[in-house]
Amino acid sequence: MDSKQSPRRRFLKNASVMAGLAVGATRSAGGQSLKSETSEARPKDLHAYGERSRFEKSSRIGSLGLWPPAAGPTRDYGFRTPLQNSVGIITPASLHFVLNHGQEPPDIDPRQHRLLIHGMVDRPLIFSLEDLQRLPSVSRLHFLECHGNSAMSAPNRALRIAETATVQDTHGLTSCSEWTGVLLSVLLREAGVQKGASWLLAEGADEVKHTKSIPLDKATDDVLLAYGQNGEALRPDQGYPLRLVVPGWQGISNVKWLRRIKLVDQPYMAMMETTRYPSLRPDGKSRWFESEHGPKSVITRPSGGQTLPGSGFYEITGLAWSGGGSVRRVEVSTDGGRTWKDAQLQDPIARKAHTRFRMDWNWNGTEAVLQSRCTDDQREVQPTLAELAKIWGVNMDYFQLAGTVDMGNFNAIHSWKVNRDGSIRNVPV
Ligand SMILES: Nc1nc2c(c(=O)[nH]1)N[C@H]1C(S)=C(S)[C@@H](COP(=O)(O)O)O[C@H]1N2
Ligand SMILES: [Mo]
Repeated sequence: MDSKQSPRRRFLKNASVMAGLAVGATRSAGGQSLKSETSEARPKDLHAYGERSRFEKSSRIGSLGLWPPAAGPTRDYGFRTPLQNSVGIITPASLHFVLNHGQEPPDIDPRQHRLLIHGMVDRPLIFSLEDLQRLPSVSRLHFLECHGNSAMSAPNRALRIAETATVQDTHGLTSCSEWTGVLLSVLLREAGVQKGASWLLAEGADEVKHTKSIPLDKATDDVLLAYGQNGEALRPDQGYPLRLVVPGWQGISNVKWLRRIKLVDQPYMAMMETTRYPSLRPDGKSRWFESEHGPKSVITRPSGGQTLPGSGFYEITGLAWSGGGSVRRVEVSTDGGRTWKDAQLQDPIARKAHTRFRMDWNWNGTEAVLQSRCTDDQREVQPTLAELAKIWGVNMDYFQLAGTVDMGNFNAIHSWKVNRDGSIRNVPV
């Protein structure tokens, strides 16, 4: 043991060793001496990188799905954000939802990482992280949402129709961060996009080489090469050291561990955008490249699984967002959509970001059905389930399809039922 350490420091060191449950278990099984153990375990400075209070337990949960869907060991497909405990609009990086298709994030040394831009460009370019961080940066609030969030299709279906589902179960595949990085348009100008190029192909450095086609007009509009999230480097699960942020578009476009961008003249129909992710219509046709999220909202408190201790005053609060722009209006109903009242929108209201809404409510102790409805600045209104069926050109039976049908970009109004005893239940569709 290092004799130069203060007694207090030594105490912390031993305390952290005791706290390490798994490590401790191996230790006693292996019967190693205390000396070699403590010299292996690095002392933990509790102030160097802060941790939350031990009384705070809010955490991500694995979603039901398995990847690969059919065979092999079962690994969590993704992890959901505990929206029921969220306050404000920023999701802490440690609670941001994760969708890695069951992979552990690659362990990338940022000094070794390179981004290649090639294909239909005048000057193919290679950037290191340091190169990118020399370029003009922007910081923007944007939500991400997996397009399977809150849909009734597998792997969400069982959760989605359970009366006991929480808002983490039904809507936990969306989160919102402040992303910092370089606009992709800056790099494309440097590389010189050739005439005839109309799409780009973005590729990640993960095992499955997640690849997505993105049309050039979106790429040069507001797409970000992000290296920062909420004031620090991206987390490995969010794409460390570099990811695409494609504001307002399906999560799948936001390629993590980004290593290659190729300018091309057509979409490439890569595996992830064809076999895995098309949304299937009843006529057997797929809806490819319907990428933008429509207006959507959900009440996060009170919400499924919570209990109101008695009648009286409560704040109804939740999140609203739209891939089309900013949230202009959120209405709340406490009677299952018969009457609506305008909720207050809290600042900041950013484009393609979660927006917090709130409303005062006096619960009189009778049954209530809580709903929220978002209108964006394109005047698009979040639909009821029946309206969504009309928009999609399907009948209501379509929503009962189980199995592998992927009905992405589901943005219908969500209902929470408040029972007389104060318990709150998900309303199955
Ligand atoms: N390289 C890579 N990028 C990826 C994925 C992936 O598996 N590999 N998953 C995509 C999907 S489907 C979603 S919804 C978002 C999720 O981003 P997050 O994990 O940071 O929440 O990342 C996208 N980018
Ligand atoms: Mo996704």
